[in-house]
Amino acid sequence: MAIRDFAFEPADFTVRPGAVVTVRNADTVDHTLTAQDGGFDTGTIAPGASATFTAPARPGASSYLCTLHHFMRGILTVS
Ligand SMILES: [Cu+2]
Repeated sequence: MAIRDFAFEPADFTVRPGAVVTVRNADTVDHTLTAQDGGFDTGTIAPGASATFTAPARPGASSYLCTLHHFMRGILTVS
């Protein structure tokens, strides 16, 4: 998935349990993709860089956000 224009693309997405997800920052400022419950976190991703996180092992939905811009939000579903 990607981050562009202060938004996650797509904001809501589904992965397999324990999947390693790559997040590409196609924006011009730093961003993160961070679970609200702390279950996963890319850390800060610089413009033009990519980072990965490991999805939860158990099925369910997790809300996430960018810790630098709290209006950037989405939902990761593990299924
Ligand atoms: Cu951000």
